[in-house]
Amino acid sequence: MGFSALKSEVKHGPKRSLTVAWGLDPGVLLACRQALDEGFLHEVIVTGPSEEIEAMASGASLSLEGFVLADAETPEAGSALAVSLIRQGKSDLLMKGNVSTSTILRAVLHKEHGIRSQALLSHIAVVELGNGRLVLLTDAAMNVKPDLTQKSQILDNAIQFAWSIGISMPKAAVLASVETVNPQMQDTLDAACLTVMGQRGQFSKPALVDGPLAFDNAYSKEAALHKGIKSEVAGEADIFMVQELTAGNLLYKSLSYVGGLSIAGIIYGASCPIVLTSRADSPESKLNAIVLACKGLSQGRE
Ligand code: COD
Repeated sequence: MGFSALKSEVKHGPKRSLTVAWGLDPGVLLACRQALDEGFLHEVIVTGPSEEIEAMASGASLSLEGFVLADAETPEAGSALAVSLIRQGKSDLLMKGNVSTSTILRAVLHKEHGIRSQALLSHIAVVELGNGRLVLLTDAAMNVKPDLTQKSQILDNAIQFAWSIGISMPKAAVLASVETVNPQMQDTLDAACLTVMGQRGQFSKPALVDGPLAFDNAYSKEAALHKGIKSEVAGEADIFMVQELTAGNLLYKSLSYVGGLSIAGIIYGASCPIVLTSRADSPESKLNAIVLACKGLSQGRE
């Protein structure tokens, strides 16, 4: 299944309300416009300086029909207001506007006013491969240097999300720079632990976990066979889990810029999925991320 099949599924589900935190970004507003027009959303609330947002929309010939503007003076205040609307149940989904990732995440994580749940929050990118298959990459944008406990939660989030978008019994590759356990390389030890946790059924949903695998043998069956690796995950991974943010971010951007693949990202584990796009993402990628969040929400609630 690719993004277009996912879109058709979501179109048949309930229409959602989405709130953009600090919506001073024509690309984000355009993606929201498309999501309204295509019937994924029924309302878009935009926090930020209303007059500037109206002027920006008019300059881009973008109709704000279906939008509700909620005044806020700073990106921090806009993020806090957006999070509070979700917290009060006035909107279903949150989206990052023209704020830094850490600003919106701090509002989300706020001890008293945030929307975190019991779970660790993590970033999940969904990538459409050249053959039209959707695979997950995690964590490319939130947890900087997770320890083993956090890695197990990041993997658990990805396994849950894979099931929620229709990938049953996901195969998860825990990536390292080599495919053998090297006691001097902590990532390979952690990958081996996560593999055993998978074998013992320690994740909240079933999955086939294998690691350490280097990216080449996780991605390509031929590469794995060439190295004599016997693995049910090698060459068939649905989830590519990196072990720190920099590796994830480099992989994300390489797949997008060098590989030209469609990628959409969300934060998973809060009281609702959070759409996280960067300014450089294409309009299509931003719309895909909204669709993903709608799908994640449906699975969580129904
Ligand atoms: N899930 C749940 N709770 C969390 C998480 C998480 N992933 N991270 C932190 N918390 C909780 C902590 O337990 C603590 O109670 C509180 O939040 C504050 O924790 P700190 O002190 O670690 O938080 P901050 O505010 O210093 O940093 C949290 C960020 C998410 C902002 C930080 O980790 C960050 O900047 N991440 C990278 C974001 C980024 O720049 N991405 C861009 C790459 S594209």
